[in-house]
Amino acid sequence: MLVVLFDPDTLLHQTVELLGSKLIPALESPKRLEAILKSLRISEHDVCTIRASSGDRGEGKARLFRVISESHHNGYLEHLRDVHDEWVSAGLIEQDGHVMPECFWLPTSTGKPMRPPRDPFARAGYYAFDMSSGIMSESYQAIIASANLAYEGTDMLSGFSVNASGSDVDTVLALCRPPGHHCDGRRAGGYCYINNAALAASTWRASHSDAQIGILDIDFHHGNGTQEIFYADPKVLYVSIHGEDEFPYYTGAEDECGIGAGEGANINFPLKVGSSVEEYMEKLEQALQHLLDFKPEFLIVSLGFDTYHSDPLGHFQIHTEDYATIAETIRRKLKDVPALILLEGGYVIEHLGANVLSFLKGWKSV
Ligand code: OKP
Ligand code: ZN
Repeated sequence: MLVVLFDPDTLLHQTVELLGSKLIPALESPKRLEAILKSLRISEHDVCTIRASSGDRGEGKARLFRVISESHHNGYLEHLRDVHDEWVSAGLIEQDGHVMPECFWLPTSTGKPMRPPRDPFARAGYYAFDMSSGIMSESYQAIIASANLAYEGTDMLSGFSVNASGSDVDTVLALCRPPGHHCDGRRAGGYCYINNAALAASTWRASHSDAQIGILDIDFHHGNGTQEIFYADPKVLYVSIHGEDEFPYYTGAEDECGIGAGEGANINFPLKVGSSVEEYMEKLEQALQHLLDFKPEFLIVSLGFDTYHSDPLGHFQIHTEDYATIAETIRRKLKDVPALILLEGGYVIEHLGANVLSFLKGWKSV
């Protein structure tokens, strides 16, 4: 059975980004989720609402933060929580303003360790790597709600493999926003603040120590954050298909294979901008074969719909019906592996709902 998870608090985060020299509403907007929800409702798809903010879950919340802190630095998490208030108190912005970095940290030859500046204004650039990750008053609440969906979704799936009679949920689609795959645990960027895939992997491991976990990242953009977090980890295989030389520009090459014990457990498939669905499927088959050979007991899919042909941030030739084929291909290959599907990007709001439905149709056809 496939379950779709949603938290209305994820809609609270609504930020701005630069286009040329103008600030515009960010393409990663609440409208994306509203469009998906509308399509799911019209097709009478069940959507399960989970609220991270609902009272009476002190213990669950403590566990969530424990798991998040396995892959995210404490100072960074405190910054996400506090920086907006700090900027307001310092008179830098009004309550409805956005925290945006001015100066990013850079590698130097001084030999001094890079430290977070105490000044909250300066600190914004220490904990971010681009300007697509502003923070407004309710961002933190949405970020936690998004992360909580990955956490709860993994928990639902844990029951599945421990004891087949315990649960018949074998797939969870978590409607996460903000997305996660660009966050490396100490920096926000590319609309991402907490790496939802990393936190799902930690959650799985809490009940299945030593598990082999597969991550398939099919957002148009390379998941530099997920790659970074698991780069030295032999137990987590990260496989990504993404636009070559596209955002985030500095990662995603074929020769990034992992390091130390993790060597071989990182596989990148950069694909030329403008690639057809045939070229895409060829890479997908290869990616899936690697995952199958790895024998994961848990699969995380970082799913972006910015591979869609008319996406403003993606440039592959993929159409609505292709998502059914993609989903079916994944599911067929890794049929018995419980799967957590995390929403990442996808910015053509008018087609997002149909694309999600197409993906689900393909997935469920197997
Ligand atoms: C995030 B995800 C537009 C700049 C956009 C950021 C792209 C983030 C993609 N002013 N740059 O992987 O879909
Ligand atoms: Zn993307």
